[in-house]
Amino acid sequence: MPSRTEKQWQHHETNKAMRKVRKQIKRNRKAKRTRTKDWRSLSPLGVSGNLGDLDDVFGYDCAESEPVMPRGERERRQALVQSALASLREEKDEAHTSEPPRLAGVQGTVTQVSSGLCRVQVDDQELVCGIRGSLSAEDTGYTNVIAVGDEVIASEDSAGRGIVETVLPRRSVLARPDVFYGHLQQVIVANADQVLVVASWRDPPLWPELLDRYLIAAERCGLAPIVCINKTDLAEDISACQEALRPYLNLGHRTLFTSALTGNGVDRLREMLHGQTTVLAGMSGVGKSSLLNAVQPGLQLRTAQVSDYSHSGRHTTAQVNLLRLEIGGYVVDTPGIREFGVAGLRRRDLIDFYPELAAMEGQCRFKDCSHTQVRGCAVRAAVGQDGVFETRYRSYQQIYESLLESQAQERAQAQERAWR
Ligand SMILES: Nc1nc2c(ncn2[C@@H]2O[C@H](COP(=O)(O)OP(=O)(O)O)[C@@H](O)[C@H]2O)c(=O)[nH]1
Ligand SMILES: [Mg+2]
Ligand SMILES: [Zn+2]
Repeated sequence: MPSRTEKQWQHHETNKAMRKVRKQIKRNRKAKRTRTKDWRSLSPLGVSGNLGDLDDVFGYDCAESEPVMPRGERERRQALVQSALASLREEKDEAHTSEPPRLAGVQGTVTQVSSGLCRVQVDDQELVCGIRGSLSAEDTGYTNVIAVGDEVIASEDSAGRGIVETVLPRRSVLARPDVFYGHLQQVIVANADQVLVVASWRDPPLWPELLDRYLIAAERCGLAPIVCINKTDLAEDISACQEALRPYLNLGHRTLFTSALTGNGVDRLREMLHGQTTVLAGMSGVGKSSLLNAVQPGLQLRTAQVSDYSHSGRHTTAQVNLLRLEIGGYVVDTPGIREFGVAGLRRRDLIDFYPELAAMEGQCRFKDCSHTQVRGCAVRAAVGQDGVFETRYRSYQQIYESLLESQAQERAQAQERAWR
């Protein structure tokens, strides 16, 4: 009885043959119409595609509807299929005697995903892999089968074509509500350990509300945060920076001061990244790329897209890359973590992310106190006292105002956005 991987490999070979057949049929066709990418492939569902997506990437059309065929065309196609299948049978016999798969069932880490293809890091090697069509995300509540950071079992044939066989269980998930399927989540990064929240002291100035949004996002995904203030070379007085981070130190978060320009704090940052999978968060311009470059020169340069295979070069902005550190570990620079940081969070649950404020709420006069009004609010009265910082209270208020009363409201709004 053939082993499981062997069976899967045969399945792969059959797909290969079918592509060959389509290609031959295609060759005899008239001018190729311009391919416009189907909009659905932009949705996260595109990622859960099967081997059909490989055809798409390599520019072969899948079988199209055939309303009227020229005389003899059907016979011609049938003959092509027959001869291709015959030659596959021969190839397979040869393959069995001389060419076993080059790699079978190796474990690796997904570093890039793009419309049905992904890059898998296996030790010092990198495989470009298709994704086994039988893999399905539906049962898991996620819209994408595979995400960067996923640990997978992959195989590669002697011609260098890889396939992801299995996605191993995830240790953590950085996810956001799916744009099209609000009840499902889209995995952005799998198996991350921590979030490095980067802010700059100046240019752009420190923005406590945004910092707190990132911290909330990290906590909701169960990832340990590190709060980093960069561009400290622009501070007249470093003690002012330290003062700004005191609320976070008090809460027990790891904090860090850096300057990508002078190299201050970069050694400490490198230590913190070592051996971990770190998600980078922070608004544009705070110096994330500069810091990565200080940690490891050239780290961000190799950002060729897997989708470059199709020479389309599109949706590069949506691309999330796992960057491999020489010292061990990975870094992910992902846009958009800010938006989904508080998505679906209810107003009354916001206080849970402000433990120093939550400690006071039992003393508010009204049981349903929102802590944004003065009347009878013990939280507000405590602001400025030991351990209750003005900046934190203000960010609580701002985020509170931006949240909706209920999850139902949030869902309705998301749906509206999707249809617009
Ligand atoms: N003075 C100073 N400028 C910095 C520092 N880090 C980055 N920059 C500058 O800030 C700008 C934005 O940096 P970049 O790394 O592209 O930020 P990103 O958008 O977060 O990746 C660039 O002009 C950098 O040269 C720093 O530590 N000190
Ligand atoms: Mg950058
Ligand atoms: Zn209150």
